[in-house]
Amino acid sequence: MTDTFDFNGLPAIRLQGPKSSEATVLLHGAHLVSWKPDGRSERIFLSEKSAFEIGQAVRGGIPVCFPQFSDRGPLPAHGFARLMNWQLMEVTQDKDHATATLRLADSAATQKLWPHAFAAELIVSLTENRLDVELEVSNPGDTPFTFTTALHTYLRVDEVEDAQLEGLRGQRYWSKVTGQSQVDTGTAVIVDQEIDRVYFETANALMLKEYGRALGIHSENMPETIVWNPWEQRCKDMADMPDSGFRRMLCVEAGAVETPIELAPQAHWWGRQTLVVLA
Ligand code: TA6
Repeated sequence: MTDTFDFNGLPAIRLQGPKSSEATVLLHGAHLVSWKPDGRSERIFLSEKSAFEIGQAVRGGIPVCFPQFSDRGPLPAHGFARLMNWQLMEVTQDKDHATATLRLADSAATQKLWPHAFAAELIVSLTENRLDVELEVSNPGDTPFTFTTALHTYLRVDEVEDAQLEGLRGQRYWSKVTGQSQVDTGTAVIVDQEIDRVYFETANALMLKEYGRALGIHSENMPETIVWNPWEQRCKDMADMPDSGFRRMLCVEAGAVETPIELAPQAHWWGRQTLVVLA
């Protein structure tokens, strides 16, 4: 089993994959905070002003939103999974891939917020040029429960206004900024103001293009894609973001947020987001 190391005061593991690829995952929230496919260029945004404390959300990385997405319910925003310590179950590394599995199960603390027996596992896998993040949820109890969830991925960009997100043309979305639903008619999403959209039924693979870089984004069993950038004012209002942080990030999230997933006793669900370096 891989040793943990101290990452801003929190225990973390470093996964070493093929061809110098590496990823760093905190036990707090099973939160991936870094992915360097070639060992050098960072693809994940992490705020240097983030809190790193149990009970507080990390700003950046890949927050695991569970069992509630955003403020769509009575729980703390994005649920409690990102605020809790997960258990490291297994790390496997060979010449072709590296995988870590972390687990969170119900406890007195979760039962107080959400009275259900559950087990969640986050499986992070690295292969050459590729990162897979899979969330599995099972119901070991004897009553059904429902949940919403997202992998709230903060992609790192050099300059958000120069980035283009392709693959969403013709897709219907709901905008939290305007409160309206509409169909995306642009060839690419270009972010030059606040954006907070839930795109429905996004079966296409997406591509995030920047000067000299391109990233493929794909999800399975997570029908919604959420695209978020707080832009200048909201970013300034966030204590855990540097003022210009919004320029270096774009959240492209895989979610199951519109129709809550219902898990019968002994049932099991999984959803996955895959990132692939194309250039
Ligand atoms: O996924 C988009 C979103 O729900 C936005 O509405 C925005 O608030 C963001 O997540 C960040 O949420 P947080 O609770 O981490 O500040």
